[in-house]
Amino acid sequence: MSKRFLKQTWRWYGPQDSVSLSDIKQAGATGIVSALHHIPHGEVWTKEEITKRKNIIEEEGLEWSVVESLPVHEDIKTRSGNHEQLIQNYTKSLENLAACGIQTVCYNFMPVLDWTRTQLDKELENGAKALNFNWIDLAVFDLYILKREEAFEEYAEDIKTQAKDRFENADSNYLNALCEIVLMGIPSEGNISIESLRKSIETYKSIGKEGLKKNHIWFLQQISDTCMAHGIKMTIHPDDPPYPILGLPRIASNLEDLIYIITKVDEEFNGICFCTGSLGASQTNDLVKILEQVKHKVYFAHLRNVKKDEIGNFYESDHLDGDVDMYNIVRLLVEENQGRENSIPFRPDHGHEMLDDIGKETNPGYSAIGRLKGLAELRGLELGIISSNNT
Ligand code: DNO
Repeated sequence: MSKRFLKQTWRWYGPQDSVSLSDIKQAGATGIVSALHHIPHGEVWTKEEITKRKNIIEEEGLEWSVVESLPVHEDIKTRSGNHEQLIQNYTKSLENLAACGIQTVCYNFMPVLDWTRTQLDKELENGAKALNFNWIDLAVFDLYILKREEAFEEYAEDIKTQAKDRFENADSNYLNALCEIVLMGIPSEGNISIESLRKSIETYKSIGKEGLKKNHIWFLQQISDTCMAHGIKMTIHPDDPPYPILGLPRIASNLEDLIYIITKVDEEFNGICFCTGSLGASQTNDLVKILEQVKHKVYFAHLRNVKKDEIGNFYESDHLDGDVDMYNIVRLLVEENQGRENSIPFRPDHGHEMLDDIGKETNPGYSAIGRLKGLAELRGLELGIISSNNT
């Protein structure tokens, strides 16, 4: 019977996070996933700042296992402006992280917006609250708030009709909340404005999917030597949701994209953060099939589940109850983990707002109890798989 467990980690937003390191210890995680959110995108993470965070984590008896994210500046994604200097800064941050013993780094290459939802408090049957993505709400934002010209040609007729109806009957609370949620970035990093979103959409229109793919490969090539010299593993986070929204291109949404990325820069450092909730929101992704083909490049995993409907709306369901075949995903990860030098870190990604967390100020998706439940379920699943020798 194999006995090698995945590394159980937990995202911590730093000293400002309302979930404390001691809460995390009680939840049972041993590794921390964190980032220096107070440093503006593009600036160098100095050894002093990294060490400060690392010490806080270690004083609690925990380990800083993964950086999520070392953000890729928009000028790098668009390969414009100050991109040469920004690449140098990025590599310097990587060197500093490695010098402090942190070698697994998560990043994304999504234009402008990180993950996108249209509602943060969808009430479930049992009273807990979940993050939700609804195409009609997105169309309301796109057509009537952002007022993107091409949008009218992109949505299906019935979505447009329903969006019009929803908009005409909407009150300002709904519209303000929708606007804020779509424009939301990482909590401590602030929202972007409608104006800058419009500008970015224009910029990415001329870059397109092919251009963004090229810029990503260029980015990987630029950081390759540093990563190889310092044993750094880069893990790209899939697009969330995994299809184009608001006219922005997507390059990490499905098996084809991921295979392209790992084969085009075929170096050990170039890996994947296997996020089941992001990839799982697509109608066409078969996650087990994807994982079978890319598992050797998975250096980090986000485990969560989604329930989708036929038009592509989805909400975040319980970790073991949704459209993602979590049993087979964990089985494959456990199998892959047996041959690894270092255990693959995973974190229970997002959790419901539930029990005492309802009404508490927490980062959307990152309340304590929902994630604690997710982690407990996932650990149980892993133990069951390992104990029954199913790998
Ligand atoms: C959402 C997260 C993302 C992720 C970044 C990685 O909860 O999965 O914010 O951390 O996209 O760069």
